[in-house]
Amino acid sequence: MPTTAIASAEVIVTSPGRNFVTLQITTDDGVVGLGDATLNGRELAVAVYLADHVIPLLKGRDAMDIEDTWQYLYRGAYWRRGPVTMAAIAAVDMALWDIKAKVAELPLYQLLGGRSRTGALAYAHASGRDTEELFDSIREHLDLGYRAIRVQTGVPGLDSVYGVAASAGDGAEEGDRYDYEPARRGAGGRARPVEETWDTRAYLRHVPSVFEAVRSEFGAELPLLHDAHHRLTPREAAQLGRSLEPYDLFWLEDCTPAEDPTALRYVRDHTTVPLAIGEVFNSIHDYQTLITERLVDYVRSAVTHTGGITHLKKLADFAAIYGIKTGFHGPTDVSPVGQAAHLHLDLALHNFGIQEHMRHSEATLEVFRTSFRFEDGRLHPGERMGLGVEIDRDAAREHAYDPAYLPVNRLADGTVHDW
Ligand code: EZ4
Ligand code: CO
Repeated sequence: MPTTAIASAEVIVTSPGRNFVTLQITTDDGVVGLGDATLNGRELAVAVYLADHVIPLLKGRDAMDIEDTWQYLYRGAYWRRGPVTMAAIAAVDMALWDIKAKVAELPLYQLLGGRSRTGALAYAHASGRDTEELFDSIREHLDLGYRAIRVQTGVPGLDSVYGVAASAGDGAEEGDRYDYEPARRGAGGRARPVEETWDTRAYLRHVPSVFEAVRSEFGAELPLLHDAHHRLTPREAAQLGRSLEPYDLFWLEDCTPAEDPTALRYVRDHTTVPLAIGEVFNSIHDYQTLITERLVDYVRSAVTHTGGITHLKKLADFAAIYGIKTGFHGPTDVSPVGQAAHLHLDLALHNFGIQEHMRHSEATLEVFRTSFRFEDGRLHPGERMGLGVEIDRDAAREHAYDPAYLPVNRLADGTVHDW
């Protein structure tokens, strides 16, 4: 057996197109593991938490003891949950799974149970400020090989809406429609959240007509998804769900504010639209009512924001008992390391549902060298040992941290609303 004691751990902050926080753990024998700790808009809080409160506890521990390390960091903190703590624990957990799989000389999915399928069905984000732009975007994604599409559009009367890229493009530049990133950077200066204006009635009037148009143009077969981004009351969400029932959605995501599980009881009682929630959750406990009362159809956590592979696997197994599937959160703020962890789980879990896929920029992929691939609408983690991601430290150093914030939403009278 190699010596698997943890020799060192380092936090790497880099901003190749957008900010990422990565934990790198090295064992006495020189085996290196990576974990994603990126919390969009609050990145440095996790970097400091790791550097000041976690790394000093890691040195000398056996990297093989993943469950014990997880419990030690979770219960040992005393303070429960929270996105900063859980992202820090997630990064340690991912790095230790990466190391364990490298020591075993296997791609990680083999340690998670092996292959349950040939690849993970992926959905992409199509968007347009109007129907014409939206149709172009859907066609471009179909040409790229996607077989499931999230549809977001502008709303007449509103300047900008969540999920709609500011401009069109070919996918190579930041801010184009393949690389939609809501967090705005300060370009080295003082970043401030962009303020958007929201009108629920205008949105509820418009969205069904968009899905009507998309179904008549692209047919009944294509799986379509939609994200309401926590903006509706239970009654409004029920209205939206009902109005979308004729268009056979794959899911309606985050229809109500996620911290109130009882809201979904009302929604469930009034519509049969499939429901997905959880990208802002950080613990299996956030799902307890939702799963046991069968209030959702898909769990949406990201490995980075929900305590890593160990915790996400438990969540998936808990959901499986109730026939609920996974749909892990895969925006560009989940780094290629986090996305690789999703893909290993997606391949292995019996109750995999779908995987969100936002393509990382070329600049990001020059820093993070991945082995995962997209083929025929599906993602595959690849056969490299461990997670299959390497970080180019020299390239990472070329991109200094650049403060960025997610937008803030206000109603016409100035009241802050959910974004
Ligand atoms: O707004 O990842 O489904 N995807 C989403 C994302 C989130 C961002 C927040 O950092 O809702 O676009
Ligand atoms: Co979402």
